[in-house]
Amino acid sequence: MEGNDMLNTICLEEYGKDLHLCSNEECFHALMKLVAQKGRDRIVKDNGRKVYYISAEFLIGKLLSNNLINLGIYDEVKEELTQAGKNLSDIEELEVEPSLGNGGLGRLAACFLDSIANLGLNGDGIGLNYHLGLFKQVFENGKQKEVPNPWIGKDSWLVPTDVTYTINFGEISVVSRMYDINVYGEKRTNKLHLFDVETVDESIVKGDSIDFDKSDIAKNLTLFLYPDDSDEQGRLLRIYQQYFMVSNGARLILDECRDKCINTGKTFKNLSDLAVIQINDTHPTMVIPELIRLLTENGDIDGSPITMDEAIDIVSKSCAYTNHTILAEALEKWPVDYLNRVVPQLMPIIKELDRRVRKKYTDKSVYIIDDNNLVHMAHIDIHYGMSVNGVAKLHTEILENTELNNFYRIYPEKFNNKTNGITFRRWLIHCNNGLAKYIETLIGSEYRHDAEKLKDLLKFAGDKNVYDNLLEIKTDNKRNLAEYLKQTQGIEINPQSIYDIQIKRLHEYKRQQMNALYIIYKYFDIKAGNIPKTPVTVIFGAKAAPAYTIAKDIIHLILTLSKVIEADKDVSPYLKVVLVQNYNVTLAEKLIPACDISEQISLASKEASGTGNMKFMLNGAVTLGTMDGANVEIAELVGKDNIYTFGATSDEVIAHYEKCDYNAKKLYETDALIKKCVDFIISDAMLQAGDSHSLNRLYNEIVGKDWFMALLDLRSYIETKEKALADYDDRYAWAEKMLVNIANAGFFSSDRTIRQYNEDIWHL
Ligand code: T68
Repeated sequence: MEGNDMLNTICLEEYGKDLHLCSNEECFHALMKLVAQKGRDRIVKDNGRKVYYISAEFLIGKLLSNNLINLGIYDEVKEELTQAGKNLSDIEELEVEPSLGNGGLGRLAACFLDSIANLGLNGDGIGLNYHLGLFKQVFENGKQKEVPNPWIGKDSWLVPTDVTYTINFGEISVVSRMYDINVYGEKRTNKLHLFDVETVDESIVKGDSIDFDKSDIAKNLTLFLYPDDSDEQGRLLRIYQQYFMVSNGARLILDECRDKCINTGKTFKNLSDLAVIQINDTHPTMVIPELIRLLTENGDIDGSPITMDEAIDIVSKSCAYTNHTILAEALEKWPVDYLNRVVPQLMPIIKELDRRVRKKYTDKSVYIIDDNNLVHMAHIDIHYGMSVNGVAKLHTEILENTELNNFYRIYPEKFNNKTNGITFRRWLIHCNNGLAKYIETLIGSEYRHDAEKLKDLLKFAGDKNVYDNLLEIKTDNKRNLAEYLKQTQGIEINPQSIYDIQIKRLHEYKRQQMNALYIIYKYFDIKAGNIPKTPVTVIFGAKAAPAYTIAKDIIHLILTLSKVIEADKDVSPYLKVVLVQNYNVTLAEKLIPACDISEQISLASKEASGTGNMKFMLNGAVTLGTMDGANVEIAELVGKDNIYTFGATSDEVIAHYEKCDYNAKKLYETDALIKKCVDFIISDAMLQAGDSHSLNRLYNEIVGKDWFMALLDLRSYIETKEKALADYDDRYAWAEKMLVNIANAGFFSSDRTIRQYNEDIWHL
């Protein structure tokens, strides 16, 4: 039979010995060869329309198992390895996770590439090859420290290509090179193109820090994702990065389209028949003026001129924009002066785009360049793109009715919703293979291709045998997580306890601080003698942006709380607080299958969608959340008995901001419970265990401002969480909630999301 010695054959060729004699490193290398061989015949070249997904981040995670799954050889390979006395997960441990993303936006891009390839669609990713990644988080004295995260080793999936361009900036030029990572799907192999600068120099980074000479662009351009932008040089560097990404991307796109034009007799005037460019948030926005520049300066494929009118029309029909946030501080606005310095060749085009807007509209709020000489990147996307989409129903409604209402009134036809999704191949079949296999015994394997089929699981509602099995799988996963955290981080957790998990970027709007205040409540409650029937482990995973002081103070709060509670023998058997170090995709794949309660507690209206919420649901966790982002759609799908919702609604929150009537101080002073919890932050116990400066600063922030209204929802959060924890003890009732959540998760497959992008926007 073909399958049984696929790997062995490669080991013999490569090392002249059988698989069972190879080291894990050799096995990993052989597996990479095997993947490349199997994926080769799925490379399809065609002259049709292709989507280019341009993004500053691609949080792709480790690739080995996923590639095996997508190539349909996972089970066979696992079996062959087992026969040879090898273990796939041990081999996987050798792979280093690429550090090319930060959070949801980057992970969404990765799920999308996976779905595009698996649906057999023609689409590549375009991004940057950051050598040292975002940063690696380490904890020292209860604080986050950032160190470089080098991830490109000798066995990397990156393949250098011979595509290079000279990229010109105002003051310097650099030479780029394109590196590719194959994206394997069941139906075709696509590419993630990562551009790099040939002169990059990792040695300019100072010691074990993320500090480097920000002025030396030729050396630093692709060192880090989101280099510190708290000073002017840092902000300029971000513009250098963004332009480098889109100029390379634009030239690659035009080169590929030129070939297709030659094959089909088309010209660049037909660009929108050949290419569609999905702009992931505003970081790649400059691709619009850059394409216009290239078309007007270089003309058509036969050298005939393309006018400004024509170029704008061509590009506007080819570009589409996805918005991922309504937070004002995240909507990019670059000073004209910065753009003039870094990319002077683009400024005349941006001014022309602005001039045309001003000619048509009197409403200043839709101008591209404002009175303070700031260029609003999102405005370029909206005026000069053909589609604007939000990432969950509620988010798109808020864009249309509030945040971008002035634009919605001009271009109602451009606005559309695409509720986010996740790839079930990574987030179920790979990370929770036990559950995936069990589901198959119940409803067959069709759900692997048609996620909506998970609904068939509802037939088993009330079946105690099925409930027992679901609970057992969950307990196995909890044990595996406990084992993994002990091995890798020296953290001990009790698999008999309830795992309550909040994993996401650290941000005040996501309200990790509110979860911490609940923990303080629970600490007092246990101290007062209310011993919970089942102990609780509250697990966090989060990186804070290096210059975001309050976020770092919240990390310190959590780590200090963890220490204080651990030391209190009255409480520690029943309540444990854990903050895992360097939360990433690899850790998420262990945490999510083990979770009982999924914390999705953002201030309503602020979380555009969330995608972790979908991963948890699919893996049988029950959501504790606000009516925000995609939680709203989860609640609709599972019904009120299978989710715990609480807190102010998005309308109420938006009204508070409009009226400026939220007063944290008043809530603190009038509600004794709230005061008691907040005061604990600066109690003697805490100040002795932690850093008083940081804890006091956070205390003052919460009492004096609390911009994301943690105190507003604290009471209803405590009540609702207490209810969820109590309900957990009725194991069959809980298992029913698990079943209903899994069964209704099908809608959140990114295959569905990508089909919708294709039907409504891309038309591939
Ligand atoms: C996230 N955005 C949204 N942004 O917060 C989340 N932004 O609700 C949504 O599910 C996800 O996008 C996918 O749509 C981000 O992750 C960033 O990381 C970011 C980074 C720099 C600047 C702006």
